[in-house]
Amino acid sequence: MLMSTPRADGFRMPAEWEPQRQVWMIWPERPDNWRSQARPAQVAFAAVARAIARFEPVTVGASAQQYEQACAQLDHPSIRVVEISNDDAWARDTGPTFVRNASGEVRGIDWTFNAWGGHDGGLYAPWQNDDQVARKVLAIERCRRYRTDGFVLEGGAIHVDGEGTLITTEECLLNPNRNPHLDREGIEQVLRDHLAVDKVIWLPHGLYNDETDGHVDNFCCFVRPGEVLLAWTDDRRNPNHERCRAALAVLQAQTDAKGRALTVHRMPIPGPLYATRDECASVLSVPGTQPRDPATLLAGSYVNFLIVNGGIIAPAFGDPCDEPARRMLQGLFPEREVVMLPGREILLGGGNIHCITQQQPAGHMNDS
Ligand code: KQY
Repeated sequence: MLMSTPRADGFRMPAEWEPQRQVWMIWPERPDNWRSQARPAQVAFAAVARAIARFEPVTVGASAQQYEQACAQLDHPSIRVVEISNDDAWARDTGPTFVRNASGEVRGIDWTFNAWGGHDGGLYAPWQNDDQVARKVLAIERCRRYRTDGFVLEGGAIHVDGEGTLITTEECLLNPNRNPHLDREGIEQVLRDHLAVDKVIWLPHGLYNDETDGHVDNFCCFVRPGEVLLAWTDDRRNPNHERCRAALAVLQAQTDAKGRALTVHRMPIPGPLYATRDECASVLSVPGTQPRDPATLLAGSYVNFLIVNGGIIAPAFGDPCDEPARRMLQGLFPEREVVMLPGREILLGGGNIHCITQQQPAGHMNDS
């Protein structure tokens, strides 16, 4: 474990579109989060892993109990299954954030994880296995590790352009259930020191009903330096209407770290999407975990996609917006193949494809 910071050591977080070595995932199994003993979610996760494996290697962490099941469903030459204890399956948030230096060495940041709010609105307890996922991933990869004891962050709470700009939401990062000891400036300083960013753009909110307190990765992302994709609705009755407008106003008023004005592309929000009564009933009800209710508007979003080497892996929802969303993504990433996969089962668990994946940039490990 390193006691310095990535920036001081010459490391920065690469943009997602930079070359990748592999993608990490965690195998789902919690019956109080995933319906029907997580069987439908496992099918959906396996489809995501196979789709990514067309472009680059995938490593999936599975608990000892689920190891055989995961191996059986993930049997593919480019997919490796390793045993990693976990509390749930959100590799974006429990995995490390990788950083790289100019000579190509890759290290990882092991943020403190508190299940999206700890005992003040968090989604489950305990979360100790999840808090150790990043450390185990970095050990498997022989990457050096920066640990931020006392600073809570999930990977889904940030996006970077790789050129010094970071976007996040106030709803999440200023929430007192993350880092109550730090104000906005203090939080920005940790982000600057660890990710080597110079400009933090704060959107007021994420998507309505996002269980994570509004992770940016379900709402807005960079598609290239100077250009962002924002979830959008023109429907005044949609509770996201004001959130989208507020985000647009911030994005249009800001420049990025290089002084560029941002181009904002508007991606339609699917739906409205709801879980069925049967889907809710087949999630085990356990005190302290997220209750499932068919009246709750789901936070479905096409922005929750993953960029891989040569591809875009995006969720579809069986919605009339699926095809326009696919065309829009293809237009934004003409040099990559857009692959859309059923995202509903992952959405029912509280996130989507970006939330269940963590890219590891290309590069080499420990230099010494
Ligand atoms: O979307 C995410 N990044 C995590 C969502 C966790 C939901 C647990 N029910």
